[in-house]
Amino acid sequence: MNRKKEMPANFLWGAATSAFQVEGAALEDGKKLSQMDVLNKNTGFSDASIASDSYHRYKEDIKLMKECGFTAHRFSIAWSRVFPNGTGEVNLKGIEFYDNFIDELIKNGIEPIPTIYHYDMPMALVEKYDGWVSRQSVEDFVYYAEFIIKRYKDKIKNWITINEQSIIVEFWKKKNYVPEKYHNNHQIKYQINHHMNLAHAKACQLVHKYVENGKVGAAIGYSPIYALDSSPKNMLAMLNAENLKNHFFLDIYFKGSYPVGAMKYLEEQNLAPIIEEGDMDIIKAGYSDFLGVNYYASKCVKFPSPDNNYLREAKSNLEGKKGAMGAYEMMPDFYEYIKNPNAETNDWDWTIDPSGMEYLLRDIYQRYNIPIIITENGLGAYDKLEDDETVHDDYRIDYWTKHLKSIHRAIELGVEVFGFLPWSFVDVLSTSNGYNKRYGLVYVNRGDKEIKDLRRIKKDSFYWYKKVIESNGASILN
Ligand code: BGP
Repeated sequence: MNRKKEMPANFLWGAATSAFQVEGAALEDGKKLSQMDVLNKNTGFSDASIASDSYHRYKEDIKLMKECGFTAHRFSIAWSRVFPNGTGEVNLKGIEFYDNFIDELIKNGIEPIPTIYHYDMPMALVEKYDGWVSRQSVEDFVYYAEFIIKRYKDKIKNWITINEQSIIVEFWKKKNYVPEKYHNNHQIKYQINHHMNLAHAKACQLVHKYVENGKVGAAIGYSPIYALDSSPKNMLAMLNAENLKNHFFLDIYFKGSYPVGAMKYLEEQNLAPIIEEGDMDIIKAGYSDFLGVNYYASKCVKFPSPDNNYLREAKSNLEGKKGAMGAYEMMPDFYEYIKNPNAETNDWDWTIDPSGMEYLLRDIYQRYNIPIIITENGLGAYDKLEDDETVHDDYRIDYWTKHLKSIHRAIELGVEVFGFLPWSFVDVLSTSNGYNKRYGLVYVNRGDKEIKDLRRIKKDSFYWYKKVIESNGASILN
């Protein structure tokens, strides 16, 4: 039988954003600063104070989502808008914004998929006890999460807990406001992550408790990891990196334990988190129903050579010129990230690897056997607004076409994938490169420093995506 190729029935189509990267209004209607409002002031790029101004333009934005045919939208709730001090009194104006936003999505037939935490710890809690560094953060996160879950339990079915713990560990001083006194203490990043594991597990339990038929999972920043070549040592480095960079998070979500190899290695290096009695029971009880996967790029590793073997942290490419990558991560006697000589990259040295999507989906599914939703996938690029109000982002169309084909192939081979929410809907404030690097289906008319009129302009990829959605993928899969 020669059936037309398309995505499964009820496949969710939409896109993703996060609060501090789109909303702006950083100090409006009672909101106080989050750590992202503060950290982004020091990047040299634009900050989060106005971003894409979605706080004021959300109706216009949702209209565009509808026009494109979205059936779902991933966004995040800013903790510091709801509880400006982290805990205590709710900010009525702040929560009203999310009430209206969620109702507007539903009114337009778009399923709201919220992320409870996307990098933006309230600054008040950073000042009070160093944020996620302190175990108190777990309790305060639960206070906030419980409020949100109870408020929207009848309107929201699919919940995302925490965005990208993997990236929070890798860039621990950029994704968390960590006081300087800790800057040379690398154990802290694994401690922060352990607190987040507890917070995630407790949020999962709350969704299971309050939301009838509710489903919950984290969104992980995930890269399949390839060995440079088949030399036995490099293959071992690949296993080591898979263990510490991938299984380290997914085993927690789906097995309720840390992978033993990675944990023993961290103990040897004096980097292991302090785990209190009962913690692993909490983690086990807070099981996830699905995994959100944020996939941009695969990684490549080799075993560190004896004369170059130390703990080195990754440094992003801030210039946006190929080859300007600051540094690749290395863990002594374990692995060293390197540039993959067999794959191309974008201008910020992120590998472009569509078959990596099929690889990771099949790998994760074989290991954990859980449903997966793509919660981010996209190409950061310099986009040009033409005089006739068009943006010709054919490179992005090519990127998404190939990644969607990979997703479809994985589905053909048995993987359960239930949605595609690429990054990003409108152009957003990039976490590392301001507005120079863009991801959106919709162009936002602003420069990195120059605010301009912030008007929305549909890119070529918007029209392309509309057709993809209308045909449930058939327009590119046949
Ligand atoms: C993910 C984050 C997003 C987003 C994206 C692109 O790690 O979840 O918030 O920003 O990456 O990264 P960047 O903005 O650094 O280009």
